[in-house]
Amino acid sequence: MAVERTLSIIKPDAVAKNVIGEIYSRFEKEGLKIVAAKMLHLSRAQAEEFYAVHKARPFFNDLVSFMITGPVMAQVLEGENAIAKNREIMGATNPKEAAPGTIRADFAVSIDENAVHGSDGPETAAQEIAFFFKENELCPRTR
Ligand code: RTP
Ligand code: MG
Repeated sequence: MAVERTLSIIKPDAVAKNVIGEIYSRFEKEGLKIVAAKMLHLSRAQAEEFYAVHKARPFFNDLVSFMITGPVMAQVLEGENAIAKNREIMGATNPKEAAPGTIRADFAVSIDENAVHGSDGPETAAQEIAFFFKENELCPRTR
């Protein structure tokens, strides 16, 4: 299996709940390494650009409005099969359907406020990482 990188976001609801550390701990326990991280409060234009793929969906405006209600924590996770592994740790989009022990089962309240984002494939991962981080802000692990 290949070492991959994926973009993870701790959304405003989970930042507000003060569970950044608990979520990071789940990544680390599953062997995902944090190779870049930053907290930022997205502007509406930034949130619209990030979620442009969902522009035509009925939930687009609510999603954008929610994503700018407070700061988010963005991080790049690196590891074997990181894209799928992160989505497994996150759980299903709707927390009611998320497997027990996943981040969304434990911290999300609704499909709208669902605690975390994770890239869904190699191409979106590359695009989403570049959206938040310059190449020199990524810190490959040498040990
Ligand atoms: P994400 O992109 O945030 O990692 O989540 P995902 O792949 O599991 O879900 P996706 O289909 O990409 O949807 C992006 C985000 O939009 C919100 N959503 N709301 N009300 C709804 O039916 C609905 N569906 C999606 C969620 O916040 C979801 O994470
Ligand atoms: Mg998605």
